[in-house]
Amino acid sequence: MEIVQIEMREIRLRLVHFFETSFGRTTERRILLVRVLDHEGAEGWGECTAGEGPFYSEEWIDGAWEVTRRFLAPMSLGREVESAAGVGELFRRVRGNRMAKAAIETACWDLEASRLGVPLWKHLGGVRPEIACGVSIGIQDTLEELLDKIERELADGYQRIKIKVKPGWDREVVEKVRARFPDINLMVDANSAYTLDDAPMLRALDEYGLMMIEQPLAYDDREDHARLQRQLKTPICLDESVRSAEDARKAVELGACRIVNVKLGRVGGHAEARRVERVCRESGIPVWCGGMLESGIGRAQNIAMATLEGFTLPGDISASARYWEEDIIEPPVLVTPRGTIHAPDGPGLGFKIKRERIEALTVRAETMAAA
Ligand code: OSB
Ligand code: MG
Repeated sequence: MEIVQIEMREIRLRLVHFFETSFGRTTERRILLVRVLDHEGAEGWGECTAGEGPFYSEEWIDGAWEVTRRFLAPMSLGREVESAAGVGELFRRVRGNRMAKAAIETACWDLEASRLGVPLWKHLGGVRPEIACGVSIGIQDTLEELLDKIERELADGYQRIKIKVKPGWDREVVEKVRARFPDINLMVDANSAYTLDDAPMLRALDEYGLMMIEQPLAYDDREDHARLQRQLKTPICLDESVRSAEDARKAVELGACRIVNVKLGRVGGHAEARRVERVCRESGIPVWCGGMLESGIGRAQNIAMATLEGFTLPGDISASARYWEEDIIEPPVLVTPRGTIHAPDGPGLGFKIKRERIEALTVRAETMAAA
């Protein structure tokens, strides 16, 4: 495969409801979309999952934009690679910046699957035509709002509820949620809001039968997570701290987690995500697909990834309508009454890209072509 054109655009998309984590509140997404073209005009779409600021990780949209136009696009345009699986290699000289890399890499996978006329999920080696879905519920202004939200999500069929926690919105909240919903699959995500000094509070959470505690400690830590895991009954799930298959291997060897959240952007694309899935599967560590408030394009990429064998737990992949008034793909992502999403049958991502809507939402665009 050879990419001859890369189109970058930034779109703005307003969330139906704000999303708050321990690192801040988001009301409107700024999303970098990437479209790649080969010499025959076949196209592929990818989404950069970098946030509006460098708060989840170091990456953020303006940094990703610049790194894409100045380094990643020139490094990949006009370069012949055997397949999409080799695109990541072209970027080897660039350290980090995995979300920016993943936008191009995942677009190339979509292009390749489209050219072959197969659904991306099958092309990746997916084994599961229907994936299990959970929801991630941000920090709310009041406990009542949180409880109401959980009730609505359960009524919609979602199989697992994740609530965001931070100091001051943790133990009591979990206690009340558990009291109201004694039997649900419940978990919490701290986005690195705690330190080992908080071990007593985190240990107290053992009482509530949580499926897991996601990323309680520092975003780049594995050692302290291993210490903490030894003190907890509840499994720790790593998100931020696993950026590669090597990170996953070390985390598992250290005993830093018993579950791993895989995000395409965080690990740099499908090729690395498959390697993370494999390392975990071979060590008996279940994985699930995380979310980054993606538009339909990133969501479709996530659906494809979540069909891989090791993705045995419900992911943060939910219906378009939970995020957007109107998505940029058609049909929107829909969730069945039993809390699942069907992987599409069509080639590539398997959704129609709403070009006109994307055009209308675009605030800047840049096209780069092979020399
Ligand atoms: O830690 O999983 C996270 C959103 C933005 C940044 C980090 C995270 C999240 C989510 C949202 O939890 C998941 C979703 O897309 O619904
Ligand atoms: Mg997380």
